[in-house]
Amino acid sequence: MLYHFLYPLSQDFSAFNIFRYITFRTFAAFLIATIFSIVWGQYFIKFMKRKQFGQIVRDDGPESHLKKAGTPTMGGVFIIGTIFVTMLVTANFFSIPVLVTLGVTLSYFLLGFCDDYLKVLKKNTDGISAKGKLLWQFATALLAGYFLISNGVIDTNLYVPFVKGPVLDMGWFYVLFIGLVVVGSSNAVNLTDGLDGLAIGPIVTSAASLGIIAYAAGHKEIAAYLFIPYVENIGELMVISAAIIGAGVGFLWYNSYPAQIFMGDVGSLSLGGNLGIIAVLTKSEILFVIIGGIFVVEALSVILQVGSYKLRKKRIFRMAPIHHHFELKGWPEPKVIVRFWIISIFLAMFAIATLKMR
Ligand code: 57M
Repeated sequence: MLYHFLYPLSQDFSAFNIFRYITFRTFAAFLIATIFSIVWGQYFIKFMKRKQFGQIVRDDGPESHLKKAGTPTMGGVFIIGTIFVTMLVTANFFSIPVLVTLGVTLSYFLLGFCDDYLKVLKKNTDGISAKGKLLWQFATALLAGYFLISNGVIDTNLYVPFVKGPVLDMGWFYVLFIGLVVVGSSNAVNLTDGLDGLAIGPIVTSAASLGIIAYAAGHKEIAAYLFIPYVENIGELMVISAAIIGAGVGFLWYNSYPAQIFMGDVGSLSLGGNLGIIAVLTKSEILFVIIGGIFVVEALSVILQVGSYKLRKKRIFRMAPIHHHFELKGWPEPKVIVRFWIISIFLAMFAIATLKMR
């Protein structure tokens, strides 16, 4: 809104020209989101505590988790709330990529909210069925994919790291591919969200990398220089990325070990979906496998564990997702978390470096 109200004033006062710049609005988004989430977070936690809306902890997990029972959850409400408030101030709503990203995020937010509402508020341990969740997630992602392609916002070419230009035109199969990327990302982030700060760390590093890629892809000269596909208006996604980073840092203020709040499905499903659709819009789905390597490994550990148990009646890990494996090996929780963060920072840096290696 700030952009829409203040930028037109630049005709009379040239100083307002600054609102035109994505870089200025990116810094503004980061500052607003960080301060807003830290301030709002404490009231949200107090509210959830007063209402006794706490986490129910399963008793078949690592023993150290039993003491976490009753920790307020659904912190995703203040993360996504912060992102939307920040966007109201700093975003350019004429950008279709911005609208689609916010639309997908909102849809997954509603799904996660209903699931948490049933589990936490109504004390129904199952929440929404796995089938129900997948149906909603795929419907949203496929609709977004169809909209983007039929309106020519993105093409149907597949790009991979280290290669100049597209490697394959997937035609309408690309819509299905978009579905897999967005739904996969949402669920992988959800699986990762099992230790204090474990998910939000890689969410922040992923948002930072994708934000930089969005800026480059939305800038004709930089995109041509790096041999990455130019997508009109995509640079605006850097502003959303900054809001995610700010809101994430603010959430981490309270979610860092020992956590005062968890993000809940309302946070993990929506932030995962959000990163997935940004990866699609920036045409960096395969690069996102590197950027979000922690999420990929967490999801793979579950697939391998379940597959191995079904086929051989043997487990590969002491417990999946893999963060539980390290916990059961005796690593203290903060050590697992910080080591995973270190890996995610490394992966984010590496992914950015590959932009020049084409
Ligand atoms: C979410 N959620 C946490 C919190 C968070 C197929 C199977 C592998 C699925 C998987 C699963 O259910 N994953 C989804 C994991 C839960 O956290 C809540 O859920 C939200 C995210 N959706 O925001 O609201 C617990 O995680 C801990 N936590 C923290 N700090 C945080 O900041 O400590 C979360 C956030 C919280 C808290 O203890 O209660 C969860 O783990 O439930 N299932 C599993 O992960 C289970 N694995 C398993 O059964 N493995 C099997 C097979 C199926 C692969 C095996 O290895 O043989 C484990 N989870 C638990 N107990 N709790 C193991 C058993």
